[in-house]
Amino acid sequence: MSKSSKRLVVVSNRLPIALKKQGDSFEVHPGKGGLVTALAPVLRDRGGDWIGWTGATGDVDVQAHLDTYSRKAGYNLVAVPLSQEQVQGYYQGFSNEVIWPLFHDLQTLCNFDPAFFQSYLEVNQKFASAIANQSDEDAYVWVQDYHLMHAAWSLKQQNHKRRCGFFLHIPFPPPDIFLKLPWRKQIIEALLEFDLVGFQTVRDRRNFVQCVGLLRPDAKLSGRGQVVSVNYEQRELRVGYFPISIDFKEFQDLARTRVAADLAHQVHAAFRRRILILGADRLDYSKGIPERIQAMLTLYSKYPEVREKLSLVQIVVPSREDILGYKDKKLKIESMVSEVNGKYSQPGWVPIHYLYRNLSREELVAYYRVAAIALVTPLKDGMNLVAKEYCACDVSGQGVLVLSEFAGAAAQLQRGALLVNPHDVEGVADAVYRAYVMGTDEKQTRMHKLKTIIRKYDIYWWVDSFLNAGFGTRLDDFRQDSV
Ligand code: GDG
Repeated sequence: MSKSSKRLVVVSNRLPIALKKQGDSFEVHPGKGGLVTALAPVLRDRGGDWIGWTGATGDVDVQAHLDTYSRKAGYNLVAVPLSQEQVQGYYQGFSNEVIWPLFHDLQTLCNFDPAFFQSYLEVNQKFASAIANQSDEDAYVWVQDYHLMHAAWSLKQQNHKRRCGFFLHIPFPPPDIFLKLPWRKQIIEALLEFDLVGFQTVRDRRNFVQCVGLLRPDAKLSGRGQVVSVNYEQRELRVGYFPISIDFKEFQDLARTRVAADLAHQVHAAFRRRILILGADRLDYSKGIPERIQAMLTLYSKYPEVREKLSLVQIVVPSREDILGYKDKKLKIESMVSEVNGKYSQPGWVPIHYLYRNLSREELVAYYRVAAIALVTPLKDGMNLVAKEYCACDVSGQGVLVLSEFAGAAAQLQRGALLVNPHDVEGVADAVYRAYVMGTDEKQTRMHKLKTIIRKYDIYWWVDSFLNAGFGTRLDDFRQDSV
């Protein structure tokens, strides 16, 4: 296979780093997560760039710190500086108060302020300038997520030609919801400027194709399978679905380390060896946490025999704390947890253990390892990596995954998981009870199915299949040791 000499430029709202203020200066810490794990070696081996915002605002110039970090990392980190107003308009406003709720089918939570859209356009132009400065026409530009849907369109406006792929990490809504967006036409036109648009599931792709059909009736769809073509005005756009995943082996190995085993042992002992159900989510209304707690209330009332035997450990990771509505959600969750605990706690047993903080990766893996049941019940989710991480970390081979049918992961994991409608609190309670009484053979068979699919379609498969569809190149083409 011939090696590609082309540069890969990854573009995302946030750079894959965390900045920590140290007196007058900053420290740069590496970011975590599957995307950076999978892409960092590709960028390092072939020489590449990652363009994004650092999270800092105002006049803070961190590029010198990023350059030092880049020399160690082996690829360039390029900061797109944003002002406080841009963060409010483009990020908190358009991204998090328009697109995020709308694309998660929660249109009543949207704030369609026209100033947000203007700010979003301005910032996308800024990102496009950074892409143009950093790359030449031969580069492959891979844009991530809903903050930057206008990146290719903005490049065109600035008369720059680049091969651009785009991946949407969140769901794409059906037409009756998407059409509520005041800037629906502009968003569709902008997405059509990419060479490849990737979604998490076939359902998201179908929704997008239907919206294109309504807003650009001249566009023609052809082909079948994972990647299809949309042709219009002598242009061809490829549209595919690429379910994102995790580094399965990394999680599996981590769960088997002595540190994880010891931590898991401590957790198990602290909970007096009771059966644990795990929920782990960012604080977000899309994750269905209140509905899940309601389902637990139903479980304890409908199945009294599980009292004092089963406990839910609900980890909530602080997120978007400065956005209106998120604080209220936190208070609601806390009052519901108190209600269940007030009603059912017994000396030495508490039904719901609530942790509002970010755990270390090792602690999280220890919880995955200890939990007999994972309760992953988002109202809507692009994919949901917690579901996949739980399976990879299951050392016993007998964990049970209870999964929302509205998580993108359900499309791949339906044969192993117990699928539920997260709005149906009785149904969720019944599924948890079913997991509790399930025989060992069934548990093992289901978990085996889950692991097989997650192992096969891991994060490397995801990167590889997107690069192949978008740029006709594969992961190995970017690696120096390939021939
Ligand atoms: C978006 C889409 C899509 C959780 N608690 C802790 C912790 N986590 C980590 C998990 C997991 C990540 O956070 C959450 O990923 P999800 O996929 O579940 O959800 P989003 O953050 O909403 O991600 C989603 C994803 O993008 C990728 O495309 O799947 O649908 O919404 O990796 O491990 N990590 C640590 N401590 C915790 O307490 N360290």
